[in-house]
Amino acid sequence: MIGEKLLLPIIIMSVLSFSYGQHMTEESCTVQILVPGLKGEPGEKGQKGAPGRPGRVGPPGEIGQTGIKGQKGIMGRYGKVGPSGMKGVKGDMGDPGPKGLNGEPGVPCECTPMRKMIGEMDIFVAQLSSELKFIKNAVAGIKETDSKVYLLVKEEKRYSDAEVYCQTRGGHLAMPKDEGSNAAIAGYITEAGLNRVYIGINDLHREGVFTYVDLSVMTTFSRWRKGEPNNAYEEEDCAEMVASGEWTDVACHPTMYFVCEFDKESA
Ligand SMILES: [Ca+2]
Ligand SMILES: [Ca+2]
Repeated sequence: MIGEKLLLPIIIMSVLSFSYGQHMTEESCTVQILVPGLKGEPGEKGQKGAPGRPGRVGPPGEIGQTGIKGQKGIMGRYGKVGPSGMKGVKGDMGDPGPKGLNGEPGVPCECTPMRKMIGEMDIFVAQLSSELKFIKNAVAGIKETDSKVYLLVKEEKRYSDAEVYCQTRGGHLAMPKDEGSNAAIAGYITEAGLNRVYIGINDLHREGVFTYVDLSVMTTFSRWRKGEPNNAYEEEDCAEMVASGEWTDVACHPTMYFVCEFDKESA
């Protein structure tokens, strides 16, 4: 290549020298004409070069086709129970139902005689209950002398209530008027395992003057305990008998057991 480029200008200069005079012939002899040599033999094949650098990243590919739809999945587990809901609003009242049929006519009531009869029966039942109780006490054991029957009543009552109880049954609280009757009552108390009972002696009408509950006066017989009656606390106007048979004046309001006496003729 380099040889070819230099060759053309040299040829042109040689032609120009022939055209412009003879006097230039001597000078032209000094010009050296360069002619390229023959082409050399081809060189040996070089060694394989080093691998080139990686190319640039290519553009993204096109979107692929849509895939085939999958199969339906199995049912999931039950979810947790939710919280209770709020109470609903009360509903409106329903319409009234149809009117019912009339009832059967009633029977005329003779209520007044019925009520009176029921009232009398109630009283009768109460009396029977009271008598039954009295009989139970009597069956439990009574004491008697030639003229009297004594009944120990194991119901705690105040003195006045005890006397009423005895009077209701035709008697009085026991009124020992001799040694025989006093001993009978005392034995009764002892056998019952008691300590004391009310007896029919008091000074309710006149302080310090004791009488029997039937207002009969006391005669020569008495069994006052030593130091009694003493009207202690100035309120002892009734009398009790202790197991030994002795008497003591005591207050009338405490409740305790008592002994009733009945005449044999009326018993
Ligand atoms: Ca007294
Ligand atoms: Ca006393």
